[in-house]
Amino acid sequence: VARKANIQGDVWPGLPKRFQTFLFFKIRKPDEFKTRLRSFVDEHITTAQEACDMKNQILEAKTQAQKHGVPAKILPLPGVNIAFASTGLAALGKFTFNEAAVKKDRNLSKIFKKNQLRGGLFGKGMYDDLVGEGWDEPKELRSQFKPSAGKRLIDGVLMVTASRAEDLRYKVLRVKEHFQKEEGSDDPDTVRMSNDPCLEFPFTSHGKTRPEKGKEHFGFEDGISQPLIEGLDEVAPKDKEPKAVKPGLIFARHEGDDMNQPDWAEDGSFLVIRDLQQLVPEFEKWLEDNKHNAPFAADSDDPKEKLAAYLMGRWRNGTPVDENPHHDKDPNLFRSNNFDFHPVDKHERCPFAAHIRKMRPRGDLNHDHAVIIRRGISYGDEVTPEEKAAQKSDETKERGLMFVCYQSDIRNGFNFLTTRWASNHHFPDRKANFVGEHGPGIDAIVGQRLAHHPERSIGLPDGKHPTEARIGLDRWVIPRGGEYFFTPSIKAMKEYLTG
Ligand code: N7H
Repeated sequence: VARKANIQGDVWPGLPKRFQTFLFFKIRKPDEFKTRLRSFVDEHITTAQEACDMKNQILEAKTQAQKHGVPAKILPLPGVNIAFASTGLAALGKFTFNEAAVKKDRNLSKIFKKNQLRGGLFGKGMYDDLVGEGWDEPKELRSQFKPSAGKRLIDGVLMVTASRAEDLRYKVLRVKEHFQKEEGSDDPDTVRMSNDPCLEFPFTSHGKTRPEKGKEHFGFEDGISQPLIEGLDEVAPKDKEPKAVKPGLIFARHEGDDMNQPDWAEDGSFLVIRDLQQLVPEFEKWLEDNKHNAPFAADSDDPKEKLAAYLMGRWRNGTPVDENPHHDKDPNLFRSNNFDFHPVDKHERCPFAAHIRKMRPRGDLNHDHAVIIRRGISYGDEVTPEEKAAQKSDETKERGLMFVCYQSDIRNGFNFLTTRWASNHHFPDRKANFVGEHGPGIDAIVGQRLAHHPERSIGLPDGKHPTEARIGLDRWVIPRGGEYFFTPSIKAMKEYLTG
């Protein structure tokens, strides 16, 4: 099968989305589910090829509109992808949690040894991984992401995306019907839903882009930098932009993937979904309260914005501080990705611990590591005037990011980024200028803290010395839980998983 027709479109090139519904599902009747999944793949799943076509249509519509000086009418079709947690694969008889039994039993061994997905964290799931290690606080997690009576509640997720809310609603209904309608009740106008469906949807989450287009809730332009993938992305990187990475950093069984996955996993990718609540008024208050504590920031025309830019590594309009640490007024730089943090033993321009430098260290590393593709979407409503005035989030108005990312290995991707880099005060390491015992500092956006870690702080350039000024940080992003999944290829679903 041609690769682009085999990959699910959210992994690459990404589904166009202004709205997204995450239908978390539980499999009740595996055999019937398999039958229905087989026809679902052809009828509903959006492949990489189809997603490319959708994106091209958008580009074409924009070009035409510009040419004729009229607003572009862009209405790409809704998109649908599906992914499975290890419990879901186990329900289909394609994954076992009991590797000891497999070793002892020759029959089981035949089934699982060859075909079991590798990657212990996928088997464990996000709760056992991150609560188990002490990173996530169970009291803060949403109920759907917490096991009940020792059982995980989510077997998989169907993700539906659209450009218009009404298209999304329509498509979500069709998707649910596919798995829940009575046998033979095929006309959408008179469809009857089964009392005993093969699939249940116990939890649903909704994402939507903000009215301020392209911006996430803290007000930063998002969705700028993604790794280019050899063999798929055809654009040439600019001189200081990271080079294209091996496809095996994202896709199973491609060059650069050392996991030795079974044949059926080829063109698949591990998916992480994580609900990250954002405390927006609190973030703004902290910036206001601290804008004069950051020495370099205090010299700027707009110290508050400079401090925000330092935490992220980009000004809120996307301008990289590495390319312009002084202001964000050059339109050529708004979404630029053409920088590499050189000279890497200095951080006068971009703090070592800025979010984007922690998450993609570029010149700080001499090899590609922990590379992920991000496909998240914001959720929740805008900050109200009352919240702004109180400088405090209203508990009934939660907002944040449904963080979504793909990688060929969760341990070397999402988990590594979160636990070894974002949450580690000493990364990036070997920064000789940092004589302070707490190193570059924690990622202000997503760094987490274990009980024995130092208090949250970041080192900022002080503008005069090679050393740094330190500033204490609050916590504005609360992890509310999530799950680890595998997004199989089209072929895997038609042949292996439904067999
Ligand atoms: Fe981050 N934000 O919107 O404020 N992130 N992120 N992220 N992030 C990036 O280049 C943000 C999170 C990465 O190649 C930008 O697209 C927020 C997690 C990576 O230069 C902005 C949250 C993880 C990059 C944000 C959040 C990452 C990146 C700059 C949580 C990984 C690309 C815009 C609420 C575990 C780095 C852009 C590169 C960029 C935001 C979470 C990773 C603005 C609000 C959990 C790899």
